[in-house]
Amino acid sequence: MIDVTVAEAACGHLHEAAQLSRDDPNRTGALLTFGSAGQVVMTGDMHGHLGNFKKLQRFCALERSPGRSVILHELIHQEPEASDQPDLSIDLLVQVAAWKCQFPDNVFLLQSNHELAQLRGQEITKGGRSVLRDFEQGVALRYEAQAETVLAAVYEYFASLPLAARTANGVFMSHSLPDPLAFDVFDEAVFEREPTADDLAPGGSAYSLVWGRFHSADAVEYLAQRWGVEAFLIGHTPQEDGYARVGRLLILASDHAHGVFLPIDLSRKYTVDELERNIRKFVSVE
Ligand SMILES: [Mn+2]
Repeated sequence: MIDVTVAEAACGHLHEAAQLSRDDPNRTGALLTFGSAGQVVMTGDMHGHLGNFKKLQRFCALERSPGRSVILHELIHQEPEASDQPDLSIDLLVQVAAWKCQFPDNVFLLQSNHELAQLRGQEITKGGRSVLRDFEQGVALRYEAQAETVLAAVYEYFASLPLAARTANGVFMSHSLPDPLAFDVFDEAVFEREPTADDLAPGGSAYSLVWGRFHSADAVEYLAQRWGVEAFLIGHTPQEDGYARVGRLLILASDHAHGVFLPIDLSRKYTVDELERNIRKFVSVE
């Protein structure tokens, strides 16, 4: 574990992670593509969960597994255990940025609605709390006089994130999928370009991708046919039991004691049933 409390180090990691994310060799526009060798490990929302992150690092063992890639999304906005507890999800964010810097060819980050809301200053309230302000206060608690500098690096990093990843064996990964009601206005070319301010604002297709809910099996099947996808892996909707399945869609959660992740071998084809059987619980990782 790196020392996340030194502001210069945190800014350095965030800035470098943003640069690496923008310049990823397997990125075109807002889409990451993976070929047919090695493994990809997909996660669900993390929301500041350092314990599951440490297990993910141990499972991935990137120092001796150069063929393994791992995808993370929705790292910030921790649910505090008590109302007076700070949101210190900045710690996870900086740890993940440092991991990206250490293994730039193996660690990948995707845009999510909480990161996007924090970047755009768009309020999300949970039980009367302002999650944006709680996050900023957590950064202030950690970095004191240098909090503003760290926040600027955080926002540079959020602005750098791609929207989705797809594999040669037909798996599509993103934080969420557009609402079925927005399918007819969703601009699929959003994956081919760097997201614009309009793409990221309400009504834009990047916004719609990371905020969408209410996916039915029929809606998922429609997108799967249209996009040539065998299975979708997303997060976003909380899953108390770790995951849920809606037809060709698997919804993963990685932010609690029953959290899960999903390793996929890129060299073989999977049915959705087989992918579902491959889901691993964090509690199973030593
Ligand atoms: Mn979300």
